[in-house]
Amino acid sequence: MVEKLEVFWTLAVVALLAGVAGYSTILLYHLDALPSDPTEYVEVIGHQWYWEFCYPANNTCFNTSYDAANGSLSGGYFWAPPGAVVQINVTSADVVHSFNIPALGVRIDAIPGRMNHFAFSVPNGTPGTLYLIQCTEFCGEFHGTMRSYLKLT
Ligand SMILES: [Cu+2]
Repeated sequence: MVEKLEVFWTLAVVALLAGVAGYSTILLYHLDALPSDPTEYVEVIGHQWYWEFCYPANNTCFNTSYDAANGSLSGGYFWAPPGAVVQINVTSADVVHSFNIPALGVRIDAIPGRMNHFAFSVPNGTPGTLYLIQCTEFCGEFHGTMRSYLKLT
């Protein structure tokens, strides 16, 4: 009787772990999936110490610099319409950076010589709403000022 119980519990645990492993593998695969038709397609390039954004559909690239002394941004915002599905391709021109929009759960490394892909949904907020962008990989002297904003348009 005791042996049968042992076999049952062992098989129950094996079945449970196999289920968790299978589900996690499928979920991980889908997390990396990119949308087939994103609303915006943006290339993000990290530099010491600013972000460059390129919109291939608009044939435009611009740098955004953050002035920590007065908290102002120059060069333009990373923009997207409310509710958009945005695909970003992220790389770096010099050292390793990390592109992070904390409020939207976006975080992806910017690595020289490598293109990382990520897609996220922009909230249905009021046009003009700003979301902080901050480099989250220590990248040198002015890492702390490597900021920008995502602006709803
Ligand atoms: Cu950085």
